[in-house]
Amino acid sequence: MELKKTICPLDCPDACGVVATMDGETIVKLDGDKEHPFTAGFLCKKVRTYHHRVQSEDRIFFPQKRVGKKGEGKFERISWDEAYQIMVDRLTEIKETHGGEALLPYSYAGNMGKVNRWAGYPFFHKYGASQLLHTICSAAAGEGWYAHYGSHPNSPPEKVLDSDLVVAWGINIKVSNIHFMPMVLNAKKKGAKFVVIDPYINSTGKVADYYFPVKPGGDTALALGVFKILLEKGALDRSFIEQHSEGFEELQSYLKTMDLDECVRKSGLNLEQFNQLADLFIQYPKAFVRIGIGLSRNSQGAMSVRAIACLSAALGLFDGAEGKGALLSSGGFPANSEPIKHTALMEKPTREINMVQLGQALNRLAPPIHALFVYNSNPLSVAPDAGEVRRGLEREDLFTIVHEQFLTPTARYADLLLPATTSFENDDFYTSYGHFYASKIEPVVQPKGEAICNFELFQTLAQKMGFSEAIFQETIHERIDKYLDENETIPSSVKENGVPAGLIFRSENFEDGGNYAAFGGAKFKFSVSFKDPKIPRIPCILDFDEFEDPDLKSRFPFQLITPPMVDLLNSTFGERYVGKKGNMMIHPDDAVTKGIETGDTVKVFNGRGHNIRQAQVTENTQAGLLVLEGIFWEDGNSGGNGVNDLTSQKTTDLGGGGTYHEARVDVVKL
Ligand SMILES: Nc1nc2c(c(=O)[nH]1)N[C@H]1C(S)=C(S)[C@@H](COP(=O)(O)OP(=O)(O)OC[C@H]3O[C@@H](n4cnc5c(=O)[nH]c(N)nc54)[C@H](O)[C@@H]3O)O[C@H]1N2
Ligand SMILES: Nc1nc2c(c(=O)[nH]1)N[C@H]1C(S)=C(S)[C@@H](COP(=O)(O)OP(=O)(O)OC[C@H]3O[C@@H](n4cnc5c(=O)[nH]c(N)nc54)[C@H](O)[C@@H]3O)O[C@H]1N2
Ligand SMILES: [Mo]
Repeated sequence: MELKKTICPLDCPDACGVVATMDGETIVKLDGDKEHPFTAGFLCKKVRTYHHRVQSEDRIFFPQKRVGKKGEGKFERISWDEAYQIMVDRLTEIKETHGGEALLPYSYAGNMGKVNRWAGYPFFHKYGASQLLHTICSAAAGEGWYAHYGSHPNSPPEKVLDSDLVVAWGINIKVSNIHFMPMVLNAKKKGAKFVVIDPYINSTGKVADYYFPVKPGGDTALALGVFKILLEKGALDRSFIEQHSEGFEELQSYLKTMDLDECVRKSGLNLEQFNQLADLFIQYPKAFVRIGIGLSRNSQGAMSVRAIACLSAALGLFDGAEGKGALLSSGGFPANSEPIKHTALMEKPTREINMVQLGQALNRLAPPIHALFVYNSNPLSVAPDAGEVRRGLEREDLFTIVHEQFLTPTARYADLLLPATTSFENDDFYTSYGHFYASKIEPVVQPKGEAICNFELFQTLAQKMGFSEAIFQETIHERIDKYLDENETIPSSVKENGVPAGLIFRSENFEDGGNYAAFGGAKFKFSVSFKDPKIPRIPCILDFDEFEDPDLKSRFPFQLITPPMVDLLNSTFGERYVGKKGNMMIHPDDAVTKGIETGDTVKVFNGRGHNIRQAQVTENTQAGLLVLEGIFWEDGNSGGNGVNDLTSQKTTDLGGGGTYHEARVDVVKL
């Protein structure tokens, strides 16, 4: 049987090489590409069966217009011609009446392909639409990290193979970065110690040598406390600090006066645990710190990342030596994205709207949004404070277009529902945020039904709107090639020969990744001047928003975190679990107080909304902390709500990110 290669399109650091076994036009099997150095021949459970999703009869096959009430999910088939006519008429009318900014595009990373992910940008810039700030995921962590570290690529994950100590800090490697795990286990086999720092014992925590049950948001206190101990013991890398950094004295002065008791209180860990972590760093200088984005999803989340970045630098983990490294998000292929985004098409800068505050934007913004164009995203499930998002989507005067593969909770609210291809039906180009490899792909199968890819949708719509710029006539191959031409980090050997589809190539940044000395004398900054003078120059311990609000604390006794579930990818694959409730982890002490037993149906609630779950009484979580894994779809038929009915539109300390792991809630048995 024929084998065809592609790349997994999902929003995951692993960006896997996938090999499809074909029976004619049908995919019968998917395997991990053995030739992809990071995938190394295996796929996660979700993607091993991704062809069932591609070939599912439940996909959206045709353009449709709404015939029922908003949210009811009743539609009638129309032709693409009619669909384009409706869009052209409504979008033209809205622009003439209210101006271009009345249109809000909403997209994120349903498909991580460079071209398809950003395909709407040229169209929306030309139209003059409001701009969506892409804050939902890594904005806080990224701003915190790069403020101190600069724009260098992080350490390649492969460095862990030579490490003696591996620290998973706020990342569930076995769930969200599963192809890194064999490397960690390899290091472990050679004697490396594995540390997990997380508020609950997730599946990665179960295989740790040392587990530190930090309080949510307690990482700044932990990192700085350990930093202080190492400073006092003279165990920092003085040569790195002197040669490759600036601003250390300022942080040092703070650490000297900082009270370790406060670190203990804020982190939830005792002094013994602080000393234990510090001793591990002393005993095993060849340390690799893998930092997750999870720990940044609270009102002091960027600060946590800043503290860990500074600790890693002071330990000399950025000196490029064997087995030493720190990785938040690989910057293997920094690129000029203008050939894809075409921001120059904007006549004037339009207003910016934070995507985690979609609820506010749809209900409370002046001048209002009159049209919402959703693609590559399922905002009703993934954006916080879903109750307010839902109220917005219910607005009769809001014209909502949704380009989707499946009838997601958001798609049920569409006025116009358009069929999207999966990446298996597309061309594209992929890099990764967890490793240093890239690849170009070609379609594995023909588009199903009348589905089209994001690129084709926006090119055709632009032409029908009469946008005459040449870029709206480009083919997808031309756009990929232009992007590659501009991308200076693509190895020259690859460029000279063109990039054939399926070729996997490594970033030239790989060799020096994470090594400061290799970057022309740039210095790590322990102290940073931000534009906003209220943002502290150095990492320091501050108070939280919702967690420490006295009123909320008295009414909603539990802290809530909402990390990913292994078989869902954000809300993608939600169609496989319709009608199923996710679990709620609760500590045995709290279960007694609340009269809850494993298997009970429970209602988790706060002032924003509720989510119905099934209780799992377990010591894997801490007393006072509820853990709801997974963004299951809300059930439009039964009125069941989603996990994000509980989360807040408040944003992180930097980057305007979502505070998904900082809500106060209570729970009752139903
Ligand atoms: N199976 C699966 N894989 C995924 C995803 C998925 O939904 N499912 N999502 C993908 C996406 S979009 C992303 S961005 C990545 C995210 O992956 P990660 O970077 O791993 O981030 P999260 O999964 O949000 O959280 C990781 C861990 O951080 C912990 N955590 C929460 N708050 C804190 C805190 O204050 N301190 C500390 N130390 N830990 C904390 C959580 O309990 C969780 O165990 O994963 C990707 N991979
Ligand atoms: N409570 C809570 N909420 C969270 C998080 C959390 O940890 N807890 N994590 C947050 C994070 S890190 C992220 S990144 C966001 C993710 O938010 P989203 O990027 O919205 O993620 P998905 O839920 O995967 O939805 C993607 C949708 O795009 C569709 N899609 C896939 N490919 C294509 C395509 O080629 N074209 C079109 N038109 N559509 C396509 C899929 O069918 C799917 O419905 O969620 C955030 N929400
Ligand atoms: Mo994400």
